[in-house]
Amino acid sequence: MPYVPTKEILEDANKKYYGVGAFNINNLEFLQAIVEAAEEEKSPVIIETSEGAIRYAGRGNIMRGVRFFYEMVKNYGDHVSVPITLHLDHGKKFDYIMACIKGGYGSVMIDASDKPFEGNLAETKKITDIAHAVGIGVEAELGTLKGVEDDVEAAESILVNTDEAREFIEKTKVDFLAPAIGTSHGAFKFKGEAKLDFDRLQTVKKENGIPMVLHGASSVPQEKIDEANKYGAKIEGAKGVPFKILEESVKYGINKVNTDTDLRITFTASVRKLLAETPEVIDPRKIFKPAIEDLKEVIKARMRCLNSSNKA
Ligand code: TD3
Ligand code: ZN
Repeated sequence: MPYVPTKEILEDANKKYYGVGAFNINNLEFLQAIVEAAEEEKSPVIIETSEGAIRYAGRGNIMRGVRFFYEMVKNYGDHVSVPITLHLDHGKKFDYIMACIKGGYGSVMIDASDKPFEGNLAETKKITDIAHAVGIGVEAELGTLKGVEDDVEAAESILVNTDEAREFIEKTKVDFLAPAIGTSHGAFKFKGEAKLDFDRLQTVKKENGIPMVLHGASSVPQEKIDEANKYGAKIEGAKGVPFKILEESVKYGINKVNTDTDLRITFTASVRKLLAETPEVIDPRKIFKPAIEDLKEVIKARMRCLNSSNKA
């Protein structure tokens, strides 16, 4: 199965009621882990990069960063047996979004959720008009997530308004919607018990029917936090979205499940452990090899939880 448009992957997930993991990458090793995990699970998969990742890979040159990721993912995609695509996560700037559309990405997100409703709608429509003209799917966000994204920090979360969602989808013709239902980015999502607003999710899904996206969906596995801390990290009070809640979200209409923090924690724990236990190692390949294996295990567990295993 070659590199495919994101719409193809998410429309199948929508039809068959499963969720597809969308995993963020900044480098080669995370991509290797994600693709091998997808192959072993026979699962479709979405690779995504933030604007920050594009800046990082291109050393500040947007088109160079876009090309770097596209060539890597496309090349991989043409040699694997599962559907794979590349998506721009939290696109905020017009030049990044255009660069991704031009550069072969399978879909883009326009995140104007920091603007008031009318502004978000206008901004999103501008992007869907352009992207649809060249056959590219678009994701947008309604409501706001608390926490830090690449550059922007929102202090409070505002949950999605279901009437606004209907108007927004109708007028923008957006392909995938990320409704804010109580998650946030990063390792500290909940003070008390993890809880999401499934009533809102169900209403938006029922009224509109398009694939839904869950941002801030990392589960923040405690054993990985413990391992990172054991080898010198300082991560206290971290809490993510438990698997049980992810399973429920999929049941209520989520089809794309964004995951970054879990991979960051896993990678960090693994590298810290290796460096602490074998201080003589200086070959980066030896440092990253066990990290790739650890990432694969975490990714595969999520694929099974989202029920995307054996769907490829
Ligand atoms: O869009 N993303 C990935 C980037 C967020 C910054 O880590 C998500 O929604 C995933 O969020 P997380 O932090 O739960 O992995
Ligand atoms: Zn996000």
